[in-house]
Amino acid sequence: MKCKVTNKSINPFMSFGKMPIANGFLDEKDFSNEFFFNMEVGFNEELSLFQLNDHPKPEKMFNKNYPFFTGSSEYMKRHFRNYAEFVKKYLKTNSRIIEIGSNDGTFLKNFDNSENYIVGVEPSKNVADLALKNNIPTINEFFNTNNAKKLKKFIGNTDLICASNVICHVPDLNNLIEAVDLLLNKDGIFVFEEPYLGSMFEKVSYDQIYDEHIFIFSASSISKIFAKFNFFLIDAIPQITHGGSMRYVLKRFKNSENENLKKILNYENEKNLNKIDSCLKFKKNCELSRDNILNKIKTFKDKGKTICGYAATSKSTTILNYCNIGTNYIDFICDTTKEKIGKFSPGKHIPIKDMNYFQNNMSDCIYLFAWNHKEEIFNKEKNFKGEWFSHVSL
Ligand code: DWN
Repeated sequence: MKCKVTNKSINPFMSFGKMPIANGFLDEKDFSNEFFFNMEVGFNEELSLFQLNDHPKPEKMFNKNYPFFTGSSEYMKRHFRNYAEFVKKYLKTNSRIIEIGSNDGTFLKNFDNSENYIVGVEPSKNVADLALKNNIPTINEFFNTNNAKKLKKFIGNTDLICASNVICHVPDLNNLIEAVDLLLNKDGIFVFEEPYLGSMFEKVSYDQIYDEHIFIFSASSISKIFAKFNFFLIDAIPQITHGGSMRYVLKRFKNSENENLKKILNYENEKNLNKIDSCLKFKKNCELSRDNILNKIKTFKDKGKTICGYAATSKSTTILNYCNIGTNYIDFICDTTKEKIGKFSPGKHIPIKDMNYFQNNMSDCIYLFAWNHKEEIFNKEKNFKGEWFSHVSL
């Protein structure tokens, strides 16, 4: 499927090759039917937008078996508590709050439902069911204009619409913004956080690119996309989550120039984030990063060391498939998510094991795939005396 944001098609500048569904952890019996797509990326200079050229249907990724739960990280739970405090300054009494892609309700849990009217919209049934079990009002649907119309009949206009790591997953951004426009009060606020293009280029964290992440945004791209719908970017606040994210605040009018936002837009100009040149440099850096990590792994193997992976992240699917790393190098990947354990990694079919297995089968070296959670993980694994490594600096 092509992503809709303008009617023009983009020229891909890089291919990562054949990629499976990043969260499509599978059983051995399904190896022969595995789905792959050609993962190419391009840059829309008109909107300063970094994007996938093509992507699988959303239903292939977000369904009754989606294996990611926001609450799997203690750090992220704390982050969402702080994020909720941040948005509370925009609320009145009895505000209506909608979260797009509310996952297991980790964010909405921080609002008092007796003071505010809260509702989550989550397309993956198993995840939505968990939120409902935790008493978070949740509608199991994709967020789009059809469902927004139904929601509007039910709750009326909304004061605040929030999202985290979700807007970059939505291929039809035009429809998403129309749905926000339909639901939001005249003076309502739309706030969301997403992985940041500037951080991805700086860290060469190309593992942020996979089927679910159709767009990697910058403040420039968000400002240009939303301006088409008469929304203004009024603030942009850098976040350290997911290896470098940006929180965007949008409104239908702006009162004054925001200094913080000006600085970020200047930074993006200086770094050429609005130009294809920065993408071409990134492409070279990705190729270099792939060669370096393969050399590192081969050196470990030549010395007779055993290697396991830590955390079967969505991101790891890009690394393993792009670099062609399989069980010839990595014996297993350990993870805390019960839905992944006992299955195999997408594309390269590395076994996923639980944390007991990890403790009882200590490897000499660990590839940290959840490098974005390194503090939390290093804290838990203080007893490990071998070598941690990753494709980004740890
Ligand atoms: O946007 C997205 C982000 C927010 O979350 C999604 N498209 C899917 C997901 O991406 P990810 O899988 O790369 O997310 P994380 O948070 O980097 O990794 C989560 C995985 O790591 C889970 O499988 C759990 C695992 N994990 C673990 O095994 N031990 C995580 C932590 C913190 C741990 O201590």
